[in-house]
Amino acid sequence: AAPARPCTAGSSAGRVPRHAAVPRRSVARRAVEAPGAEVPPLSEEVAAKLAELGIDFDRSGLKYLSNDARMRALDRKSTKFEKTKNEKCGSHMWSDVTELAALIREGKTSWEDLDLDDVDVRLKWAGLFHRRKRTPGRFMMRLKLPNGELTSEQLRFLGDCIAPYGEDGCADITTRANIQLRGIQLEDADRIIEGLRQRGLTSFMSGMDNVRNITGSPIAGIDPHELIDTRPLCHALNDAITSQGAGNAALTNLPRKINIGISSSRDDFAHCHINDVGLKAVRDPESGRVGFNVELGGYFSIKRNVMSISGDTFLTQEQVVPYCIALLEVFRDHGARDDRQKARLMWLVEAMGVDAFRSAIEQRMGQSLRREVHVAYDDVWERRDVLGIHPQAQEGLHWAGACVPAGRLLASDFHALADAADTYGDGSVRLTVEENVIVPNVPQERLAALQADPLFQRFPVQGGNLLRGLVSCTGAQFCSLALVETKNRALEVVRKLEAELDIPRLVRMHWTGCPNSCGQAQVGDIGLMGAPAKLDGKAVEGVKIFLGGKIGENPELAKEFERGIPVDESILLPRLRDLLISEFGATPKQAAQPAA
Ligand code: SRM
Ligand code: SF4
Repeated sequence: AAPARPCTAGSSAGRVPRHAAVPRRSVARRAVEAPGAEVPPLSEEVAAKLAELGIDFDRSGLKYLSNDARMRALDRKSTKFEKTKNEKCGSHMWSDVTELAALIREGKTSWEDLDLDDVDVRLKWAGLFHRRKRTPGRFMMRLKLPNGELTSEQLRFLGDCIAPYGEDGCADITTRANIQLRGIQLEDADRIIEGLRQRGLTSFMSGMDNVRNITGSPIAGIDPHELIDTRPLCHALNDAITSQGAGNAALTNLPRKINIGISSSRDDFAHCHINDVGLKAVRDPESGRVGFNVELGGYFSIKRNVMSISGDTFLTQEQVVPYCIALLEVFRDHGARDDRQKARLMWLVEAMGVDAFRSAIEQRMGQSLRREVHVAYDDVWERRDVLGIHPQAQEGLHWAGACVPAGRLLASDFHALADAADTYGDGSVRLTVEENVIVPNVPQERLAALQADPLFQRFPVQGGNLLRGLVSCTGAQFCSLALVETKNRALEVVRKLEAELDIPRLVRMHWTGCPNSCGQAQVGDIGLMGAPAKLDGKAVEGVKIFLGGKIGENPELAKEFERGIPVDESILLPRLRDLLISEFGATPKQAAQPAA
């Protein structure tokens, strides 16, 4: 079993300013291609604009855009990110990263000497996020794990990637059932990327204006209540979007990020309601086949938080990939490029209207689509908790859902998980959007040994009712946008509240370090969002508290309940204790010490 070693890298201190020195090293000037994708011929207007601005068309991210989108990206009013992409497409990093890493290894350059936009912005196209402010020279590497699936071989490789970085290396399970590796040095990145490729994984197209990890059901294929196994579709869609992980230049210059989730059952494990595109499995009453109703536009941001609306479209399983590709092309060519706060899909759907948006997709697909299918259920479906031991659809087999506290993994955890998957299951695991892990296909006779394994004492299968429901974003340890520390603080708060209270049911507490809401504060029973606060007239770290998020068949976003609460434990803990008692039926434990 892994030693309980915290990842101590990063802190809110030691901030390093952006270097201003020029010139900086930038490599490779080759054009990036997307074989088979159409390059709309340049209009005279665009050609003139390119000449005026001195932009190299082949090198830019403009190639696969419509002329209208090109003009908007080139407009004086376009955002600084559009300008960065016009100058050089982030897709260049799919090959540049190899060259840069080699140059650093040969001592010919260092990360400090690289072009600032390459190192801090464009490398995100290769999944490398420079943590300049918190851990300068170290990168977070975000993967793509469609449907959150991993094999034991992949797990061991991921552990081996971060092990050499000692205290600086760790990883997180993300709120998109994905993995982020930490502590990565640029000189190692090409070898890690190649290792990922050899194991059927990729980090490409996971950041900036790309499609995010595609979420599905963490119990796909083993769930007795599912309508469909989401895994083949998540993989097929990811392959189509990323060109089998090699990078797809035609779909890499979107106006903004876009989230796609595919749900298998009434539980909506993929959280369609907060995805830009949510595909919800339903059985078509006409054909008896399972297909998908489309939901559009759900997203969180600093300025706007909104649940998805009906896309009034029903897709057969065969239509899912062509529909999503056509939708991405419509988004690419029509989405806003002048204001990143109005560039998420919802704004485009609202501007066009649901019917015109569907028509634009139909036109690209060359076929008409059916309208949403209405299915009435005469019972109420409680969203299931996938943690714990559960019988599978397959006779004699079970899945074990284990709680990974705040989603944090160390190198040794990857190995321990891989060993557990091989010993008790079939050598695979699934990740959840709640940052936990599922070991599927465990025969009845191995359940007792699994539960006694030291790994599952640290990652409990029967965790406390607060710990099991804890979700936390990265927060101030690594994220420069954070207003507060989240993961470590959240764990400490949970430990103290569970020691003090009997909590009769699962309480989903979501921590997020700033209003971007990566930790989905609006999804939690209780949401905590980093925000300014005052104590004795002085500015201190604080949170807003949200209450009442509902997930599953009839989702609702949590509403802001209180703001300006200092995170100081003497204030926050009693506040949360009172909420747990008044809203969630908690009772003080006998002879408990006060939490603060
Ligand atoms: Fe996020 C930006 C972490 C899920 C909304 N998010 C960031 C950055 C990249 C900012 C940065 O460069 O530091 C964070 C990286 C910090 C780090 O070192 O880890 C970051 N986001 C995360 C993760 C890791 C949180 C977590 O602990 O799990 C999640 C990675 C998911 C993945 O595997 O791809 C993550 N981010 C989300 C979600 C939740 C979701 O997808 O369900 C949201 C809200 C939903 C949404 O997007 O609609 C989210 N992240 C944002 C936003 C606000 C987007 C907007 O439209 O304004 C930003 C800022 C931005 O894009 O400008 C952001
Ligand atoms: Fe960073 Fe804010 Fe996202 Fe947390 S919510 S990971 S603090 S951007």
